[in-house]
Amino acid sequence: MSGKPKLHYFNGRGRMEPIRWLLAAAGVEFEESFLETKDDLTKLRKDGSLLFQQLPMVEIDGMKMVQTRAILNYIAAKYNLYGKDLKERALIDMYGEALMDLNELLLTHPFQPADKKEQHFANMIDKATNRYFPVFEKILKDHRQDFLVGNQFSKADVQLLEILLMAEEFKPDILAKFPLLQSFKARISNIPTIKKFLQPGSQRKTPIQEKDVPKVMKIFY
Ligand code: GSN
Repeated sequence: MSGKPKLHYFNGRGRMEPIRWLLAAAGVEFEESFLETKDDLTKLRKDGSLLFQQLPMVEIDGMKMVQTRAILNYIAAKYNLYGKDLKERALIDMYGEALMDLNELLLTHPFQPADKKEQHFANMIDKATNRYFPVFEKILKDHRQDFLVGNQFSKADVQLLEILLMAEEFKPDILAKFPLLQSFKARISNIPTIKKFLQPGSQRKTPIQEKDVPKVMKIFY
């Protein structure tokens, strides 16, 4: 056994992408096993690998972990990306959960039916611009530190950067009114492990293409 974590998911972003980001940020090498068909999922379900019959699943430290947030929290705690005390951890969790809520809107957008897409897009941009980004801009403005929590790199910074870049893919000028988020983006993107992950050829995934939506739907439904 290589000892590297092994990620089981389809070959796309979805719910696995924040896990890929966090491992990469921690400088941890990982392997990936990509599901191509419903049979691949059935096989994992039948052999008892999926506690709740769902993906993502990550083999790590002898466990078959499921539930995206549990996996993220384990990696954050293991690699010291989870603050230095309980209160910092509480903040990291609050920021992280908000970012997961926003992430849910972004990652489900390509899967919306044609007649709901426009409304979904408007809601997604509204929530990013008027609910979530102003909060993170204010946090950075109030403490004037490089990182969101405790002046130390954490899971929350990784999650925020991932979302900022994803939101820009949907609307390139979405950060126009958020100067501190712009400088945060530049700063965190320059951390060596992250810089490497952002380069072509890394295990970072590209946005899902319209043509791949049915293929992914067929695996899960
Ligand atoms: O965060 C989590 O890991 C869980 N609370 C949700 C996991 C989930 O919904 N997984 C989907 C595929 S990943 N994309 O959404 C899944 O396995 N769906 C099939 C099913 O039977 O629920």
